[in-house]
Amino acid sequence: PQTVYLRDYTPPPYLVDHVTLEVALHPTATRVRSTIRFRRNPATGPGHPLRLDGEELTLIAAQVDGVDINAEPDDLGLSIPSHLLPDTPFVWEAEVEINPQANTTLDGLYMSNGMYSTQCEAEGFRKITFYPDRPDVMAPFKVRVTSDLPVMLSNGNPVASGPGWAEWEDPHPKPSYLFALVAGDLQPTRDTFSTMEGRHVDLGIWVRAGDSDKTAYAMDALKRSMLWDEAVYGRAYDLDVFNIVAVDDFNMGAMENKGLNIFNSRCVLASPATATDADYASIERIIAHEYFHNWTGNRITCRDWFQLSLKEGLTVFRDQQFMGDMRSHAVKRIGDVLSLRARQFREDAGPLAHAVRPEAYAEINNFYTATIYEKGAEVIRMLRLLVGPDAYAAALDLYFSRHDGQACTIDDWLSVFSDATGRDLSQFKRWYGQAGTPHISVTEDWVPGADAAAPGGVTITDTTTSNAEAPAGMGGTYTLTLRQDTPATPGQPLKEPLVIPVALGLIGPDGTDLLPTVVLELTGPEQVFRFGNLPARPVPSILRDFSAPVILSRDTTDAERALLLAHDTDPVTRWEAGRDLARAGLERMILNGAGPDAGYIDALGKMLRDATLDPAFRALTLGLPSQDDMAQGLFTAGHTPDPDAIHRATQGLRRAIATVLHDDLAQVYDGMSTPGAYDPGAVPAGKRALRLGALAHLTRLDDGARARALFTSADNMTEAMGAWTALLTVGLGVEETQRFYTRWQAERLVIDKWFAAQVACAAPDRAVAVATDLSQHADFNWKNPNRFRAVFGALSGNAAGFHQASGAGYALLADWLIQLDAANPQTAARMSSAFETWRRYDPARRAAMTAALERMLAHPGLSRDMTEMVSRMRG
Ligand code: HT7
Ligand code: ZN
Repeated sequence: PQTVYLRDYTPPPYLVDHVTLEVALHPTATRVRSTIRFRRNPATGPGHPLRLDGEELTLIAAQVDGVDINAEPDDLGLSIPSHLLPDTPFVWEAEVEINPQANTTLDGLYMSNGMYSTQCEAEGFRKITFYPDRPDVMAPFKVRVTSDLPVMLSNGNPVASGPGWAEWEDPHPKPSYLFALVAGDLQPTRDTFSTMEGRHVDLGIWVRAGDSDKTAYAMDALKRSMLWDEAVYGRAYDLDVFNIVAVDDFNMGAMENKGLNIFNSRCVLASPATATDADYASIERIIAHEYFHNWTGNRITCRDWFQLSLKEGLTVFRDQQFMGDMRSHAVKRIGDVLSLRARQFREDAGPLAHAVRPEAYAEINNFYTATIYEKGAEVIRMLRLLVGPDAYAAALDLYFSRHDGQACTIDDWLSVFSDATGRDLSQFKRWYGQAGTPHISVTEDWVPGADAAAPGGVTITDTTTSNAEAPAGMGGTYTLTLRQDTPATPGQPLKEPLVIPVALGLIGPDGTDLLPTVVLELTGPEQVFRFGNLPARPVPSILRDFSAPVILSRDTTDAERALLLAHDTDPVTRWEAGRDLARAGLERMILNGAGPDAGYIDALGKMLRDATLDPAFRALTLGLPSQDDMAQGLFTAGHTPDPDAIHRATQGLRRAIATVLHDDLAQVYDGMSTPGAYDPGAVPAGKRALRLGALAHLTRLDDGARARALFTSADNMTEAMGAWTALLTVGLGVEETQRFYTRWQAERLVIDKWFAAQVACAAPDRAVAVATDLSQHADFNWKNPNRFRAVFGALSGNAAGFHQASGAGYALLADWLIQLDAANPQTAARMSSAFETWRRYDPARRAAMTAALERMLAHPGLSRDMTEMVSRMRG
């Protein structure tokens, strides 16, 4: 496939002043008439042809200023030579025909379940009409839809409608990727919102008949998002309507089209009986994320797709802040750290590693990655930490006022920050260009003082910025040497030092705070920080609040970890200490055949019993590192991970926890019930998380008695799923699996869970067989991304099952990805990243994984999406 390079960017030679679309919907022969007012871009000079992107379009007719023109499209679009175009503004008119029913890619205009829907990001608009389909061409749109379906929606405000037609007008200039159109037999849930600027906004959530009882939570989340963006960022909504539509067949989570967000049903529909607490939280976050794009993405958009993180990193950071404000900051941050490590660190450590601002791509859809989204958000979080919250707020105000209505770059974003704060960000900028997760290693030194510490507290010296040998004062001196190093990534063998904010606190041997949080700035490859006037040797609490997306290594004793777990005032490093204890114990079990670590289990028991702690936080401390996480950690430390050994060790540790802490777990299970009507709020959800975490352990010892009882009595999906999966994980629950299906077979989102849980919880030697059987089930529809992901996403997530030594997991997934690719390349390519870890494993597994990659690559007609992904992974 052809590669697109950032360095080749040139501005568009023609700009668009206005677009009118007339869309006559028909399942197999939709007609789209476009009337586009173009003018030459004075910045690019004369002589350029007009290049319009267009794919899978049948051109019926084209005119320039009312005169027929003989345009001859190729596979990718058409070009009109400059000499055939006036120098003054002109009108391009074209009529094309498309076939939405035949479009299984779910990109462009497609039809599914009797409704029409669009997906235009990143390059889907070119499948609807000929257009300069690039984000730096922004224009107001007017749309007239005709169809025999009752509901016809598009961007902006409704203008007029009648039987069989509707007109919409969006006055805000927008790039084509934000265009949307929906038509179907949809039911609205309506509400209103008054903005701080006095605008009355009609809100609507449009769903299939039968789903209207599942929209209340999304509507509430939307109103809270609108209010929050006003209160925290000073951003008000700017149209008279805001519509959301739920679509069953959708490649990703949701799409922020101007005034008409389109959502995967899974990310918007919730009722207590059908959605889990995790689903509610995910809906809240995604509703907020798409809404926040109205300012960070839509009003200020990207100049080109290399700048994708400009909108995605910032919008993820904003949704993280929102969720922290709505729920618990600590619990949210720990959840974000877990997901960053599971997805982004994994990506950064393998053949798909790329920079937050990549320099080249073959298929842009392959770059909607954890690096662009989550690492992009971490970079902004670091920027905020370095400049401080007030300067961050001032910079954001400047960003909105300077760039409203523009298509911008990451350089523009950083210029705003240096202008607003006076700070030189040239070194910080490396975070955008350099791939890979930095490793920070820590060494320490302690010199006891001759005298007791003097009043006045700890003195701090950064020896790179000061020549002082040792800080003045009495007491002891603790020296911390930080070294940074980023491993090579594909195409980037050499790395330069980054600006890394390291938030640090010091804790005394008795658990008291010796130094409250300070932010050290690590800018060189190695830097020495001295802390003087200390009364005793401290234990450092490093990377508080996970202040930078790095891998920290320090020779720590289990006693120090236990001290931090018991006393650290920062919840993230406190949780991390427990995690490190668990990891160290598991590594000893895996590598040395050690038994479960009694010290860790003892520390866990203390957390379980500590009623002063938030139950949601306690639930997080109860969780063990995932098996994939363990494999990555072992590989980074120079070992070859054995998925079976990791699975056995994890099971062994769980059994030991259940046995030793049985009474505490039983007490938690009994004490954390949430009587009364189901409430998805963070507090009861935290109690349920802790209770279900305890249940998962207890189910190993009570032959499933508690889980069966809860499964039968549960009035909400969180507890029903928690009970059923607790049974499945220990090889029980056959009858419950059948009952679950019988009860929920009419609820497609619940049946996705039914498929997924059976594969996810299957024993390693059963996972492939379970996935194979389920792929034969009458309800398995491989063309529906949610259902496909339910089975095969769960298979690749079942580490020991997917990595069975026989290679059967790899072969099965490869077969299905080849099949899916022919219908839906985007989803197939996204799911192919299951193979990105092949270099971690032993020769036999490596050979089986690379054989699967080669088989996919050799498949005739493999899409551009898959070809790029598989070739990058193969290396
Ligand atoms: N900006 C959107 C990203 C996106 C997408 C969404 C649905 C289907 C295909 C898509 N391709 C790209 C979603 C977001 O980040 O908010
Ligand atoms: Zn987004």
